[in-house]
Formats: sequence, C-alpha cells, structure tokens
Amino acid sequence: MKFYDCTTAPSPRRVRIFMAEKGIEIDTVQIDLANGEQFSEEFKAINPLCEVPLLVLEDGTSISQISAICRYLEEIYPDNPLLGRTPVERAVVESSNQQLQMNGFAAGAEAFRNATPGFKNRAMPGPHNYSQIPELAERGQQRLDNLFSDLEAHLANSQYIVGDYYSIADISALCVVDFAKWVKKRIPEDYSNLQRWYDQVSSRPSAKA
Ligand SMILES: N[C@@H](CCC(=O)N[C@@H](CS)C(=O)NCC(=O)O)C(=O)O
Repeated sequence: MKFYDCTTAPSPRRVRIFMAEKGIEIDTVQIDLANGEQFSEEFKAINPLCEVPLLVLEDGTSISQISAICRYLEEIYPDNPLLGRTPVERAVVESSNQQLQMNGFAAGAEAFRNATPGFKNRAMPGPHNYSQIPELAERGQQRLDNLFSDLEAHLANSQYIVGDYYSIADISALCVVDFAKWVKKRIPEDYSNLQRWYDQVSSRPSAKA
C-alpha cells in the first residue's frame, strides 16, 4: 500500500492522525501541492481528482476521500476502532464526522481559498479552475464562528465529540480548529469547553502526525 500525503495540508493530516492512533505505518509519498505536483501526469493517472490524501493498494486500486480511506483502514486494522464500536455508535460517529466535514472543512476551505491571493482561480481543489468569490470567504468565516459556538455548547456536556469515546470525529474537529488558524480564527477566550477538549485531543501523541 502507498499513502499519498502532503505534510502541510489539513486533509491528509486527518488520515495521518487516524493511522497514528491505530499504530499503522504505510509507505508514504509526498505530493508537493505548493508546486502543483498534484497536476502532474503521473499523479493524475492514479488520482484524476488531483487531490490528497490518496491510498493506493497493492492491486492498484486507488481510494480517494478521507472517509473512504479511513473506513478501509478500519476494516483491515480493526484494533482500536475509531469509527464506532456498536451500530448506534458507528451511526452517531458518522453523522458527527459528516457534519464536521460540511460545517468545518468546507467552511474553512471556503474562507481560505476564496481570500488567498495564491489561490486565484483555484477556489476549489481538483482538476477544474474556479474563480474566487469574496462573499464566500466572508460566509466561510461566519460558518466557522457558528461551528465554534456549536462545539462550545456541545462539549459542555460531552467529553469528546461523541460522548466519552475518542473517535474519527475528534480527529476531524481537531484538524478543523487547526485549519481555522489559516484564516486567523482561534478558539475565543471564553470558550472553556472547546478549549478543554482541544487541549485534551491535541496533547495525544497522534496530534503531532
Ligand atoms: N474531499 C476530499 C478533500 C481533499 C482535499 O481538499 N485535499 C486538498 C488538500 S487539503 C488538495 O488535495 N488540494 C489540491 C489543490 O488545492 O490543488 C477528501 O475527503 O479527501
């Protein structure tokens, strides 16, 4: 198996933390996104989406999308489950994780990619160019504010995103909070629940991945 990564990008970090929590080591290839290596013919041939993360299996099967990669890894390395331990827990974890993808990652990407000069015409990742829309950057900032506020309320009564169970949803939320710093968004000083959770999850050794 080969894992295609970019150490500076927030999306592959979600998979790196997932692998670190499970103690999995996979041959890793760095794709230099800053210099456009994702558009090279060689990489396009294995991922026409021109994105990382990507997992390529021994038989040549390419798996893109964080949730699909993590699901595959969970199935072949079932120890220390991060997607849930019961049918109900798996459903709740997936629901939380999808919400974090939509209200966290998509919001952060909206805020970052629509406002950063280096991403002119690159407002969306992938093989097609899209122009920046400044209003979307502003909306992305509002969405991140709302996510932080919703997480603060949620974590008042919950140790982790899903009860007392550390899961992929915590990995996603941690990466969203760190990604939000790219658009100068930080946990507000009076958000003690979100800060307590953040200190807890970011002090796990996996967070360095
Ligand atoms: N939906 C994808 C998102 C992956 C993604 O957005 N990757 C970014 C890095 S954080 C990327 O490859 N960007 C390439 C580019 O900006 O051209 C997933 O779940 O894996």
